[in-house]
Amino acid sequence: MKLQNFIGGQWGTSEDLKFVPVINPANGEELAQVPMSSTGAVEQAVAVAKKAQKSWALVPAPKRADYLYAIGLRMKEKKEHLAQVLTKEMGKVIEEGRGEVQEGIDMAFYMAGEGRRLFGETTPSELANKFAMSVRAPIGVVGLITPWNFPVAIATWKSFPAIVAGNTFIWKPATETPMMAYEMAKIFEEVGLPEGVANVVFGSGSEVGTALIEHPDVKVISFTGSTATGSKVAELGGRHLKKVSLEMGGKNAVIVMDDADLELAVEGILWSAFGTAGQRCTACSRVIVHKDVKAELEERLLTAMQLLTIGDGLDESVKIGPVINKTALHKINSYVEIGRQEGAKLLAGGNILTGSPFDQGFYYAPTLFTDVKWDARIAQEEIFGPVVSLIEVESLEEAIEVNNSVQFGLSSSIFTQDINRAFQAQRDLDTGIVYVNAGTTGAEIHLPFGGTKGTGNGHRDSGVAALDVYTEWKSIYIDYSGKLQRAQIDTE
Ligand code: UN1
Repeated sequence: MKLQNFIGGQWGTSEDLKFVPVINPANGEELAQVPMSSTGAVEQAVAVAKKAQKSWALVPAPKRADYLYAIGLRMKEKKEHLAQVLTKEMGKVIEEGRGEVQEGIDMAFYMAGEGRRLFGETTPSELANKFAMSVRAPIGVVGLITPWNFPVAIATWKSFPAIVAGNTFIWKPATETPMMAYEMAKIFEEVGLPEGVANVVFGSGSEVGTALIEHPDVKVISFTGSTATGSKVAELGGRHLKKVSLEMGGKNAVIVMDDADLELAVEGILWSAFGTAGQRCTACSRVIVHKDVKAELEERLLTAMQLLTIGDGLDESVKIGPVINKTALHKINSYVEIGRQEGAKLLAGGNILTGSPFDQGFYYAPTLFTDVKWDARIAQEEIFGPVVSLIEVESLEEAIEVNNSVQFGLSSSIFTQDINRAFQAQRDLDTGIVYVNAGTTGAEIHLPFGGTKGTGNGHRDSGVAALDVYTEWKSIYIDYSGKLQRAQIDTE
């Protein structure tokens, strides 16, 4: 199957383009071919999105929201199909595939509700007989650049607030996982979303992504991906005076205090470190453990890790799927090599899985290092794979300091039964998301998602905060005094 761009409600791609295969990372099977569009497709998409935006902005927000309800319902009807496609193209286990689709459904209904809120503010004027208010105004055409690890949920965090607020969008999905974008475009068509409101252009970041960022009629760029690419997006966007929202890397830690419920902590670490084969921005890749419980935690983790079944995520009994591709496999492996050279002690894993049933896919053994120094490379850099480093500390203060020592600030977690420690930690952990007695993953869509420091640039996906990315505040003064009144001027 050759995928087609979806522009202005039409499917099409010029045949002379290069197509690249979409590979199932579980078994190397070719699932489809994705076009590498040229800048011409971006030109075309921006032109139709710009035209559509004028009338879309005039549709009352509660009516725009009706389309989101329809999209959410359609996603719900197709949930199993979507989850299967997602697992095939991305590799995450089917339970997580279903979860991710559910995240998109939740986002549709949540943002549809925003259609009847989109609250503005009224404010007293300093002058008599004058009314003052601020409303959220749409911005125009927005460009969405999304990653392969959450091929549908992240796109919904961006596109749904964008359209409920009266913008139109062009979505460039990751080339590794274009099929979910194709499925979503079909849903946009099925629910009769007006032509040009939602557009999908497949292609590379260097060609399609750059063209979107540079285009003068694209007013907002929302990007999720690596910190290296994100900083280039920010640089180019800045040069073109774009509003750029960035969601980038993480180096998230679980802190285990000496009073923690260790059974719970092990479960929390296991799922946030090895779920999605560690390929979440929110994945736990450091465990900061109090010295008094370190030995017991290590033992319990090792026992629990032995029960993790690895394989094709479509098999319901499998808990850990493959990583996305060969490049990822080798990057993870080279970090493990760095860890060894840095003197960390390898307790489990540390190798690419070979032999049947792994040889056609890209599988890495869940890996646990201990005695890792807080400033080692494996404890500071994002690995994006199933590799965890245990770091020993002696106090809560030290744990917080180690947590905050990295350049990223997405998610953090603490296991403790002491309410005072929990509250101190939620205040002092320098991350956009903090969990108490839960792992580092599992953010809910109605709360802002994003991070501090090198993770982002102050914007947030999902939650009501996402509306700040896709709206401009407009302040409106209505003078009904019948005379020209001037603010700040004393006319008495
Ligand atoms: C990501 O890691 O890129 O909080 C997104 C979570 C999911 C979203 C993760 N709801 O783990």
